[in-house]
Amino acid sequence: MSWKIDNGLIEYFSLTPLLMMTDSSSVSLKDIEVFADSFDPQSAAEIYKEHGCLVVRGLMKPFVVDIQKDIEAIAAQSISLLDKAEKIPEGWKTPDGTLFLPAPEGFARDKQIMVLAFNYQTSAAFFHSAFYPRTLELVKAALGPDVEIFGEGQCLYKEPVGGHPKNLHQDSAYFEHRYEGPMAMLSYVVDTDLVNGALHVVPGSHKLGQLKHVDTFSHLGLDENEWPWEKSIPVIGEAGDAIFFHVRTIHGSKENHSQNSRPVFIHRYRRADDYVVVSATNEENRAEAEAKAEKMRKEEQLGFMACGIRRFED
Ligand SMILES: O=C(O)CCC(=O)C(=O)O
Repeated sequence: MSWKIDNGLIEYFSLTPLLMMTDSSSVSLKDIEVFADSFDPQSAAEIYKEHGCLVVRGLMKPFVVDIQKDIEAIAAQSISLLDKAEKIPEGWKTPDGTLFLPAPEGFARDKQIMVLAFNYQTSAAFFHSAFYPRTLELVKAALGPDVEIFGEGQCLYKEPVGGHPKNLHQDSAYFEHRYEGPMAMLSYVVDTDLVNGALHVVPGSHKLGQLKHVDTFSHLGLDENEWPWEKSIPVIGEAGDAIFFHVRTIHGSKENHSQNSRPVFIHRYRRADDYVVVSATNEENRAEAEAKAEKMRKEEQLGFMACGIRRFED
């Protein structure tokens, strides 16, 4: 299934979308897609390693109803706390920890939600979903036997009627790692298409190394002239579809022009010995962090184990 947008019109144009990333490579959504009830973890991991992304249809279906309830409860709470928000370099933060950005023209408020305070410390349903055995079989096949959780989980939330775009970027611009880096699993919470902000991915881009990012409305992003949306594949999907992507895979999503919110939730898994060497949100603090990369150590970055054991290293 594939779509293109011309002058604001969305048009269905082909049964097998082809992405021309370079003159020599073309990858379709079918090449990176498997199904939760039938996939073989080893073959799925091979797809992930080759393309840097993998769609597992329906993987998070058992969790989405409860997770959506928690997300919407926390969104309502954060909006009610907006008058107590403090200004921070990335936008505004409410006392419960939700990050807001400036809202677009014609929005009901002057601030819109970007990253919701929805994580393993605020939602039991979300925490439980990080340890789903079917996910972990795949994660082990891709990363090896000893895997930890990186971070506290995340929820990117696009409000209705114009909710923020997230420019194409590599997550390694925000958290570059010593070794392989995290494997992210982003799940749709609602059916997601070109109107409400489908995730776009650039298969194969995880092999390009660390690319230069610039400051954008939604923080670090790639230069739009070098990396226009046309170089990416939109992943149209249903609530519960999971998209795995490598820390250096280029991805992003456009505005939400629907009448309803469009949240996604993200788990990140990494080798148990891996750790962040550069952590940043903008060009200035990225340059400072790069200068200190050699000093970063694993000891202060132990995550909870998802698979296997933590082996002692002197
Ligand atoms: O689709 C979204 O909300 C953005 C997800 C994303 O770009 C990210 O997690 O880095």
